Amino acid sequence: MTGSATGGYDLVVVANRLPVDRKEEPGGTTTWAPSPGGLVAALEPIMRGHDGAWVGWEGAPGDASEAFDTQSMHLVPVPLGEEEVEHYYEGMSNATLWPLYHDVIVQPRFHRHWWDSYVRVNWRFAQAVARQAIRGATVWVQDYQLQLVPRMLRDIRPDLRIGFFNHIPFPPYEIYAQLPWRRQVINGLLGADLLGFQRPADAANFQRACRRSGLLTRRGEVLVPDDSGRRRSVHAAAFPISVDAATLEEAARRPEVAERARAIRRELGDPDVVLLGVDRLDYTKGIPHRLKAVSELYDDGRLARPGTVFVQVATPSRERVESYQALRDEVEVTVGRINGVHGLLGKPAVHYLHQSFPRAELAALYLAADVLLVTALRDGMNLVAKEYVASRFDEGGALVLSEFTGASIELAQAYLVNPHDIDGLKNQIVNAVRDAPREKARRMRAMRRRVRQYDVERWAEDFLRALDRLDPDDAEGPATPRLAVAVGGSADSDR
Ligand code: ADQ
Repeated sequence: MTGSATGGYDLVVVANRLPVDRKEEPGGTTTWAPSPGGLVAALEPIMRGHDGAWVGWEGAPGDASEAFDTQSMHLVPVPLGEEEVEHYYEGMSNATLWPLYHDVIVQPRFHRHWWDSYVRVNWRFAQAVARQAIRGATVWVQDYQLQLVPRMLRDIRPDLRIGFFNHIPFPPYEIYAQLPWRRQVINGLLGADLLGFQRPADAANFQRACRRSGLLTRRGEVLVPDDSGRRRSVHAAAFPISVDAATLEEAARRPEVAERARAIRRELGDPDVVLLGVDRLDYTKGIPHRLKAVSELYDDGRLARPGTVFVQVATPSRERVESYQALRDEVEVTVGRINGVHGLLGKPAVHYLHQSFPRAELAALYLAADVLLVTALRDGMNLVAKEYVASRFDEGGALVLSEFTGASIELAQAYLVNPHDIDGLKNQIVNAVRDAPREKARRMRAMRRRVRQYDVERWAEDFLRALDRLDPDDAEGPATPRLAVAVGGSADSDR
């Protein structure tokens, strides 16, 4: 798609973060580096194929930089002040919505001044999008930080076609209901024409929350009364996100990556078995659970030492949020304890790297690992599992995968686990290590087929095509007064 002469774009992606981070170099110059994370990894290939605009925050508080063009897109920074970073981002997004939407693994915190900031910042994003979009443009809003943007945008730009994709789970109503602003969030989301979720269960949870707010739903649609008394139809469905499988495989096939994978094994002391974990350091990822399982397997002698090593790569994440600091402490104490018992001079039992790695190094790690451990307690999808599968062109390796990831629906041939069941998790790790290579290759082949067929390009195409196909005049006759009243703010009723 092409930016028009007036500077408008007909595809605008809006996400909390731009796909780049601003870095201030000594001497006062500004440089931009690609920013890590699931969302960027997923959307970058799509933007590369379009000439669209991406609206988002540049990752540091203060005034926004000027909009600028990269090879693949027009980037429009949205500013956040220090206090907004604290209240909208670290607070409402990361300490309220994130834990609430992930099964309250840690207790969500509800603060009215965080919510006020969330509303203000969502409005700023909506206005920035409205300035970029040409008449009739498609806008694709990303994720839980911007749930009010669809409604705000529809109010100021009813000509737009609006899609929203939720990268994280949508919780069961019994949990969602804790949110003091549950009605406002539903109302915000329902400004979209199409709402995409990772799993059918997320779409179903959302529809149930709509019913509990007094709205009618039918087969994947929510009927939303508008001011004229007609009902607009908002579609809600699952679009499981994926990875750029071809590019990942291509990277893994490079001779220098294979060489690096061999070097990694050498540096680890040529063990028989390499276990690997790759995550943002987040309490949803179940890192303590896998450390417990591995530690007990070392204790039991079911995983031999020093023949087995575990490499845990944990990207620093949300370091100013308290629960993340507590998790980091817990992980680091546990790693120290395991190494204290099972380490040898120069041969630790767990290699813990609190670092972000370049893509090529990750590819080499994936190739070097006999088993990848994904033990999330709740995860919208988990791209790391799909990246591992996409990289294993040799059909080697084995994937231990939590049932509580969106990925487990598609990757059913993985060694599936309930990470809370430590004995079950230990057994599956042992199976993944000991099963015959033929059995592992059979599983890997089936998973690779799926990841190659349904890659990130397919995901984006499916979503954008579904959005494109919707009839904007898809409204129905007058809504019943009861519905109109319910949306206007009556009490919840489960029907
Ligand atoms: P995340 O919670 O960030 O994403 P995930 O899907 O696993 O989780 O994506 C993480 C990304 O960061 C991967 O691309 C991975 O390669 C990269 N990464 C992890 N550790 C790294 C390291 N040390 N160095 C460099 N890169 C690293 C959210 C949701 C997920 C959902 C995605 C996409 O929580 O459930 O799958 O969005 O929708």
